[in-house]
Amino acid sequence: MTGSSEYVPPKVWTWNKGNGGRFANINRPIAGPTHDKELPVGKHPLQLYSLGTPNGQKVTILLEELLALGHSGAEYDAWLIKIGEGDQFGSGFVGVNPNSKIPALLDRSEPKPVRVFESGAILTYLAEKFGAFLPTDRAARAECFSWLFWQMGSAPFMGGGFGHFYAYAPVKIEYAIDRYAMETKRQLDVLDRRLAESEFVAGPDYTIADMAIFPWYGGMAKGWQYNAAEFLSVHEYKNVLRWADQLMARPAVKRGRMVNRMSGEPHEQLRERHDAGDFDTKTQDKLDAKG
Ligand SMILES: N[C@@H](CCC(=O)N[C@@H](CS)C(=O)NCC(=O)O)C(=O)O
Repeated sequence: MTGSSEYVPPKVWTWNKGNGGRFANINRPIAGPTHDKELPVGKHPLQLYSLGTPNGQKVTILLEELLALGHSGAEYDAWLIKIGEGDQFGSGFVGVNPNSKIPALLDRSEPKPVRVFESGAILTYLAEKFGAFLPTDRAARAECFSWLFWQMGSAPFMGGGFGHFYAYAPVKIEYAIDRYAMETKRQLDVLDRRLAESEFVAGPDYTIADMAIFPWYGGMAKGWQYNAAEFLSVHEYKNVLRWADQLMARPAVKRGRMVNRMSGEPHEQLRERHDAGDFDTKTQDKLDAKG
């Protein structure tokens, strides 16, 4: 592989399978399944096929918040999709999400099972289904959707742009890191200014916009993402930190962050969730680890 300054694009791009990037083994320029594999189905109305990345955590945080509010219809089975091993290209998964990315949801409580993909669509679907965490007043709802869509449009510059070139690319390209560090800091400042004037992102109430934004931008401010806290001087974003701490103190957020996680301390990882009691074993693991 040559450095970016020496690269002259050919007339027609061709797929270089071994480009050396961290995700080279799963990235492909074509869609569709690579193999036949049915998805497992559990006993609950909602079947979630996911992984505990920021995009996956948004949905498990909402599900845990709905259950905490007493919505028993939000009971769910959370199945692990190992994207590093290509599970997202199995025929069953592609049937639920033709875009082959986690998270994907199947609601089996409707007369005909409903599939939902794209985390923003899943959050909206569940908030509407249970009438929670989404304002009904038109102006407040518009503000909530504005921030929700802001997250959906902005985070790829942080993750696919900054995170990729700072942490995962096989070569450090100053131009790319510079461009995306600047954009990531600009986005953190957008959020910081908003949270200086408002307790939650969309206003005085906690909504799905907070749940979507927290795993990405709260995670960046708390130093969980890409080991880049010092590089991006995240201590500057005091309002983002205040809000992130406020969300982290919520038991449902703590639980939601554990589901389908494959990284972090063992007691923070609940690989699959099929029952509310599954979290208790993790609490026990933590106590055992402390001795
Ligand atoms: N816009 C999508 C993004 C989902 C996404 O990028 N998921 C990643 C993990 S965080 C994934 O499944 N990657 C697997 C792949 O690209 O093959 C959403 O918000 O649901």
